[in-house]
This record gives sequence, C-alpha cells and structure tokens, in this order.
Amino acid sequence: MKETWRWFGPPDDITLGEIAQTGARGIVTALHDIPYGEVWSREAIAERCRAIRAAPGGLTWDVVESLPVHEEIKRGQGDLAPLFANYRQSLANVAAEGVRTVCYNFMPLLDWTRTRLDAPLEPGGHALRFSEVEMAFFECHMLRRDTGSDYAPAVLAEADALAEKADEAEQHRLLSAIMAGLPGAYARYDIEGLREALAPWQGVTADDLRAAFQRFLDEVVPTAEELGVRLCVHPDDPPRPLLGLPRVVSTESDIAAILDMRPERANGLTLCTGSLGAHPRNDPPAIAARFADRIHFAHLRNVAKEADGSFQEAAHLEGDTDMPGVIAALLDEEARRRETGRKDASIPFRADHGHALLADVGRDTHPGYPLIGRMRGLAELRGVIAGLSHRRET
Ligand code: CS2
Ligand code: MN
Repeated sequence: MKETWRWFGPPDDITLGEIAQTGARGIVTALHDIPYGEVWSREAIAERCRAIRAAPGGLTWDVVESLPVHEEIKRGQGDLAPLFANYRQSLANVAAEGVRTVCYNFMPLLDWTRTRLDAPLEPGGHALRFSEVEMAFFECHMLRRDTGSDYAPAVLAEADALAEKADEAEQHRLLSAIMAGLPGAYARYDIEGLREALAPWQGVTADDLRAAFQRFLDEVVPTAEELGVRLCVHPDDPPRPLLGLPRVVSTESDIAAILDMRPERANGLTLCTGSLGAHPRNDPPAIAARFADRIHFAHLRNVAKEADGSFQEAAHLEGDTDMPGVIAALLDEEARRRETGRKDASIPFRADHGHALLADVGRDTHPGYPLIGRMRGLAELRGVIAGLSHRRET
C-alpha cells in the first residue's frame, strides 16, 4: 500500500517539506482555485507537479482529490454537454501529466458535514464530531426546514430544548462548522444563501440523483478507461440524506448499484472507512472485501458511533471500525493484483483526517487535516500494514 498525504496546495499551512518528514511519499491534491466545471489546464497541472517534485523527499502527485462534479451534472438538468466535455478534457490533462487516480463525490451541495470542529478529547487536543441533535436543531430551527420524519422524536425533542438556550454565538459556531466541510473557496453560505442554494434541489429524489449519476458515468467512464484513469467515487459523509438532499453513495448496496452502472474498472471506489463506518449497518471490512478489485484509493479513518446517530472521529485504531480487518482485505487484494500482473497493485491510501494534537492546536490548518494528528494516524496504520505484511511473508 502506498502512503499518501492530502495537501491543499500552496495555500496549505502545512508545507511539502513537513509532509516529507511524515514518511508519506504520495501527494493527494487538487487545483482548488479552479471554479467547478472549468477545465484544469495542462499548464496548471504541470506547474503543480513541478512544485511537488521540487520538494525534498521524492514526492509525487499520485491522486487527484477531487476533480469536482458540477452541481448541474448532479442535478441532471440543463445542457450538460459542455460540462461533460470539460470533465473529459480535465481527465485527459491530468493523465497527460501522469496522474491516473481521480477521486470525486456525488453528494449534492454539501461535502463532509460535522456539527463541531473542536470536540475536546480527554487528554487534550480535539476531534471532529457530528451530533444528530445539533444537526436537527440546525435544520429545524435555524434553517426552518420542515424535516418531517428525518429525525427520531427524541432527537427532535432535544433539538427543541437546544433552541431554548442556543444564543447567536452558538448558532454562528454551528453554521461555521457545517460549512467547513464544503470544499474549495466557492461555496460558503449564510442561512439565507444556504436556503437559496437548496431551492433548486427541491423535489429531486434519490432516483433522480441515481439517474444523473448513471448519465455522468456514461459520459466520462469510457474516456477514463481509454486514458488509463481510475475514477473512484468517495462515499457520502455522513452516509445519509441531509437537509432534504438525497444521497446515493451511503451503503453497501448503493455502492454495488453504482459499480454496476458501468462495468469498466475505471468506474471505481474510494474506500473511505470513516464515511462508511458512520452508518449503523455498514461493515467496512466486508465492504472492502466485496469491492476490492474496484478500490483505487483508500481513506483510512475511524469513528465512534452513538445510539442516536451521532458520531465522533476516533483515533485510527480506536472506534467502531475494525481497521486491521480493512487493511487485511486490501492486502489480500494487492496480492491478487500482483499475481495477475495488474499495474495498480499498490493501492494508495491516506490517513483521512486526524485529531488536532500537541502543536496542531491553534495552528491554522484545514479542519480535520492537522499535521501531528494525521502523522499519528499514518504511523499507526503503517504499523498495522507492516505487521500484517510480515505475517503473510513468513
Ligand atoms: C474527504 C472528502 O475531507 C474529507 O472528508 O474525504 O471531503 C473528500 O475529499 C471528497 O468528498 C471527495 O470528493
Ligand atoms: Mn474520506
């Protein structure tokens, strides 16, 4: 398995020099400043490759995360031909510069969503957290969406109680936490802006979203296959509908349906154990084993689930996901790939998120992406991989 590290490009407070010291050698990045839907030019990609290669430690750009899918494609409305053509062109351009693994997601409007970015950890440091009650409060009281039966009655009652005491500062904190997961610099909303952004999604069902997904795959997968590019969809985080927006990459059967939409290997999966693991019925090691030959990239992260649907990001080897079980499934797959001479025998993975620990606290890094916490995660995962690999060889 190839160790990679997500770098948010030159504005990232964490430098390539620091990344090299973690031991990771593969860089995961994106051209975050290019608006969604526009072509990533060859020159801009080449420049990013040069910056990565110029750093110490022999780093290479291994994975694009993400090549974003425009909202209109997800909504499946309007004349989408130019957007599909641009997506294909960007794929051709990244392939021409030697980057062949491309992650994306198909979540409407939002990306990963949390309600707290600094949930305190007992020994110090902090973690990202999703509280079902805070989300219900946000949805029902701040956004004033009629959520019907999206929440359990007990959760709604607690959300009502929270509404009694949440002052303006608390509401602001919650909105900022929820917006923090939006990628890139473009989509940051206040409550009014969020209402407006949600409006065109009114009435769009999970079946509509699936139909739009099928169309997207039909338009881009044959080109990706020809270019030798491995597309890999990132699961929904959290794996359930939010704010009335449908989500269709949440469960094992969702993934099976998407991988069946196109048989080409270029139609693949980013195995994100943290996203999938937050669902009460997903079993990440079983999912890893079932879809192993289509996993092109792995995000390894753990969550501790709570009875009401809340969860908190846990240290990589703690929490509810059997991480050694997931890694064993990936190592089995790599062995199979080596036997059949597949070129992609080494699966790139990264520690996806980490706790903010020690000198991370107070440093201006992306929420969930501190240096030391992720390095702890990577080191723990590296240990599991080394231990399991050794056992196989002896
Ligand atoms: C990432 C996702 O930060 C994260 O949790 O795993 O934001 C991921 O980059 C996107 O969903 C992929 O498009
Ligand atoms: Mn992830």
